[in-house]
Amino acid sequence: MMKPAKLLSGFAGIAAGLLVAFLIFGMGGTSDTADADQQNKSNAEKVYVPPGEHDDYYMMASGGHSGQLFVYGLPSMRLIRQVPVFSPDPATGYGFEDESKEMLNGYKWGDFHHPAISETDAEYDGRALFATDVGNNRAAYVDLETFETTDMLEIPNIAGPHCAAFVTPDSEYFFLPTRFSVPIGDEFVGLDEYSEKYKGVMTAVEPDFENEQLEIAFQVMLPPWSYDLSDAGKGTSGGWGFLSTYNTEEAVTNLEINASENDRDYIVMFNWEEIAKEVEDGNFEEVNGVKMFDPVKNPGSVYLVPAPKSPHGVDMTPDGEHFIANGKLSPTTSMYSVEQALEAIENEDFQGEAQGLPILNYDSVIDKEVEVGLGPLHTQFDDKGNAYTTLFIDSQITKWNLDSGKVIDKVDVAYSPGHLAAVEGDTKNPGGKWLVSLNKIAKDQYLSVGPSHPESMDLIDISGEQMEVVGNAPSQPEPHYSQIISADKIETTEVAAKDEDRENAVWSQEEAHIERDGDEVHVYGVALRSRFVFDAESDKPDVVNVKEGDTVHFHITNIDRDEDITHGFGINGYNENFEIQPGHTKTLTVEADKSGSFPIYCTNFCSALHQEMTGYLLVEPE
Ligand code: RUQ
Ligand code: CUA
Repeated sequence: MMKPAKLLSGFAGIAAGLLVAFLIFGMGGTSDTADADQQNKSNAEKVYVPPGEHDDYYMMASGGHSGQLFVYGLPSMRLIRQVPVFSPDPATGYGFEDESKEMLNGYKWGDFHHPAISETDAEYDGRALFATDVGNNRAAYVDLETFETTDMLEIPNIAGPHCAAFVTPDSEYFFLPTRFSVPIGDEFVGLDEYSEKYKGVMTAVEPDFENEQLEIAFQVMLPPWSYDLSDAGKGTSGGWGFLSTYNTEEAVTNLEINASENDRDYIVMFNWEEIAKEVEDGNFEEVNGVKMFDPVKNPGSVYLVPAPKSPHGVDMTPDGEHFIANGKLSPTTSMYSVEQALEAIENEDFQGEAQGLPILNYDSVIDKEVEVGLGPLHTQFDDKGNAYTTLFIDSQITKWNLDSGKVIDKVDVAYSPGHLAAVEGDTKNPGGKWLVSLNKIAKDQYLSVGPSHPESMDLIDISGEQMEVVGNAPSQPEPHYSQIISADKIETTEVAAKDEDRENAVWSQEEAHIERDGDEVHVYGVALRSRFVFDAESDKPDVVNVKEGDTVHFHITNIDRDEDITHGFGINGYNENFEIQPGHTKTLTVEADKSGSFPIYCTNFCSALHQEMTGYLLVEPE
């Protein structure tokens, strides 16, 4: 047994030790916390945008299966606007009033994966944004002066334009290669004929900036593989496009296993300039009204480059001299030389063919393989010759140097990043300031709202040697991809010009009137603070009388031509609402199939007497 004296000295020894430990480590701990506090403070300063001041950048984020576009400001990460594109939106009346209803053509949803801002000389020009819908095979034109969807195309012969949209350096076209292969011409063909009869068709869409419209230029018939992300060449690679593929196994079932058998799939290189010329010369077949180009029958414009197992993203370097393929099932990223690829094409340096298309010799085209980490998906660039690759499995971003192929830094993000977006990251001049990691999983990052968690975004400062996560925000479903454009490139219209000749518009209260033609009723009305005028002659100018069975067309012009004075138009009990921006005219067609007295009211708070901005739709029974 220990003697009391010894016991005491034992305690004294421990106490002295603790004191020393406290002096060494305890003080250190305090200063660590102070350092972290200081760091948080300086990070907060970097992203703080004071009230009334504006962000430096717009981040245009695709909204996945919500079908919409989400506009964030950077560096604050504030959600500024949801722009309806492929799905109806009751707040704005998109898909309710006649014009957008016709554009949506009955579709209830869309799956918007990759936005593409229009480009001039390989730089974002801020004119338009192109959207594509994996769910229902559509392409849309979003005007960046008004942030409104102005045109929509339904594209035949395709299924799931996932790789899209990617735009050529001068916005000649944007391309929509597909994730799914289907029989050409929409006919029924059993899966036993998959390899011969199914095709993965890529569509070239031509934007018309003058009329803010889209047109299908041509389609290219590709093998029955899945196409997964693409990029357009620029500079040395100008005139070319690059698509990644998986399921070159041509599996029709159980893809998880069956499409992961081959060690290599391909990057498809296609010369769109050449194909456009061929199509012009008549080398196409017409399928469902579209010019279909077959690169097997007309060789010389489509080539295959072997790529690591099931590649996901393929990204062009800013100088257009290399393309980078990320093999989602391999720990490496492959960087290929465009010059070497063009040389291999010239010398017919092929290692075989697949589905009638020549395969370039891998060793002749590869520049380097970079060990970035696990689950590389997408790559972006800065202004100093570095690349940034997302690692889905490692939940990290790797920074590596394009010249040396050396990994410089890795940073943790929360969690499982899919895409990442750098400032002006797809252009020939990336900005190099911010990078946003678009994470698929948020887990514990925010206050819980039950089993459904939001997705998340990390804001990363990439201006220094080391990356630094300085902000994080939840994001709307689902951030597949974003492009970040300098705010000074966007010039918006605040109030629509007064157009006296505009169809169905009346510009004064006195002109408001109602016309009847059998059971068709046209209301030419105005909205202004704080009343509706439908019929100037009537002693109840805000009341519309119709009969059950009539079709009522409300043509309403917002004659308040002041910034941000929007009027709404909701019909209580009739399941209708839309809004009219200052200076706009919108038409809502209502089938008056239900008799009764239905209040009409302004749904957008517009003045102190907004509550008084009402009227009636009176539907007399038959
Ligand atoms: S994909 S997470 Cu739809 Cu853009 Cu790569
Ligand atoms: Cu107009 Cu409220």
